[in-house]
Amino acid sequence: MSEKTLIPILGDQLSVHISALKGQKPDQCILLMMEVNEETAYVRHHKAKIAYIFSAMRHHAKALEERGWSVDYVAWSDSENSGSFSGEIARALERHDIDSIRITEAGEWRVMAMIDNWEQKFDIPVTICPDDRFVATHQDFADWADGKKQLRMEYFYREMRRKTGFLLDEDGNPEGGEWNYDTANRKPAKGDLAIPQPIRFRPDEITRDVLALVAEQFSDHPGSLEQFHFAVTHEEAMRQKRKFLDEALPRFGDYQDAMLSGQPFLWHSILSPYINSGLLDPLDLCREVEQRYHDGEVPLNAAEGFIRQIIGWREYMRGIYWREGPDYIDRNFLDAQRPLPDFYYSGETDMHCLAEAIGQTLDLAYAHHIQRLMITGNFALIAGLQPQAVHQWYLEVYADAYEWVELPNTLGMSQFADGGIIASKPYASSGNYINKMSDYCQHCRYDVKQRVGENACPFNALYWEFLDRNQEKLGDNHRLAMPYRTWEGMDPHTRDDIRSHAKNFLDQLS
Ligand code: FAD
Ligand code: DLZ
Ligand code: SF4
Repeated sequence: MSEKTLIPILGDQLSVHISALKGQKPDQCILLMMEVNEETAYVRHHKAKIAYIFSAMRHHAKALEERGWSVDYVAWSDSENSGSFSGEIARALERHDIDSIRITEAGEWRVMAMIDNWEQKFDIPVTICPDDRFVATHQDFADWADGKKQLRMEYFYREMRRKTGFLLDEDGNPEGGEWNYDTANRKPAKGDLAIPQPIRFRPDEITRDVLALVAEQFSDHPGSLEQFHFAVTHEEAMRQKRKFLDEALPRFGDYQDAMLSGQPFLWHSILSPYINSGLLDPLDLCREVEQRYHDGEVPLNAAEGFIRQIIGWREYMRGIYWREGPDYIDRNFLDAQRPLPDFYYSGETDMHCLAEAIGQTLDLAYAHHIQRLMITGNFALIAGLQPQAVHQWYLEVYADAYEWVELPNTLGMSQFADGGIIASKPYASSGNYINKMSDYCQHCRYDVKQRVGENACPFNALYWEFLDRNQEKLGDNHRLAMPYRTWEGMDPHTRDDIRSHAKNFLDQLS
């Protein structure tokens, strides 16, 4: 038997163009895919997230075989399954005559530490290929960040625009004269607008098997499988992408920050699980969005807004994750220590905004950005929830959640636990912002206009008490100068009432 290269394909590397396969010959390689307990258990992932990943992995194995690759697929219920990537590499090395391992770098520190150990552990050469699904290499980000006092996304984004050439005119200037059209993207939505709905894919036999497996094996994990709707192949993900480009993209910009009761998706793409696991290529998507703009099908604020999310925010978050190192996860700048209330796992709360955002999350493993940032994230921040518990929740409940993208978004952007590396001020707000951007308050038992009293919106007192509680750490942040002035301008009785209202509320949180 001739010697072969073993190429492990991880659950978020589901692209036939993944870098480890480049330049390799199918008859000289064994591809290894593994459903393992270590990956399903590092947090209690939402049931639909596990079902999505397993089904997409199983479909991807078939797609690779159709292209001539030999895939050794270790299913969850394989009686010999060791339960870990390293254990499965060891078993594969016994099954096949392998002389080297080749793998695309993993997306997180935990798995990279495992891979870095394989050469010594298995006494075999291991080649780790950079993940070329991103615009910026780790070195690119390090070079950009080097010597800068502040690592603001906006300036990194301009670099990425220059590097990719997206939405630049022939002189290299931004289309329309501005780099960023975010100020045009803050319209609240009305329920009477026709809102596009993503395709609900009918589970095929592979998906039905996986759904049964997950229902049986992961019954204690959060979330429901009843509304499982995901695309699980590249072709299905492409259909979803086209539907987004045709129907939602033109208004993506306008309503990017809007929220409406009973409308989980609005004009968002719902493509993040596919982009992050490899079914869709992020740069192809940006090219298509740019083309739609040049064809006059979508306005500039929509095209620029979307491209910024991918080559700006997404790339920037990855850069921060790898730059800040494996102990980024331990940061807790504001020393927030409160445990997560039970309603994050049940959706049962009389705060309508939270009930909506959490309810749809448990049903669909999806919430859009403003719900994550300004509802569940904002509440966690102003209530002083422990950032590591908040991080764990986000990593569990969203189908698109992988640590490299979830952690900086949660710990840094949303909880300010890194002390301002990502955000120049905490994303904290009272009920006023939620009322402006949604219809939630109209359906809530609380009164968004009141700060204290039985019917007062809890976000109001919590917001002021958050500023008060953290004045030592946040008081000199110039972007908070105005709210601190307002707080200090209130009479002492009012401030005491707010403090005690917030304290009573927090004491009652389980
Ligand atoms: P759209 O609104 O259609 O945006 C288009 C695409 O842009 C997304 O698919 C995504 O790939 C990218 N994008 C947009 N914003 C961001 C961002 N801040 N960071 C990275 N990519 C972005 N995104 C994840 O992919 N995984 C996560 O685990 C994750 N956790 C988050 C946690 C918190 C607390 C917050 C505030 C945001 C988080 N995000 C995460 C970013 C963002 O909320 C999701 O990417 C987005 O909601 C996915 O839905 P969509 O595909 O409909 O996005
Ligand atoms: C998230 C996840 C889950 C739930 N299960 C698996 C799995 O069984 N096998 C696998 O290869 N990948 C899985 N993943 C995705 C991995 O956690 C992800 O690929 C690594 O964290 C590397 O970033
Ligand atoms: Fe949320 Fe307060 Fe509005 Fe109720 S009134 S929906 S708790 S912001």
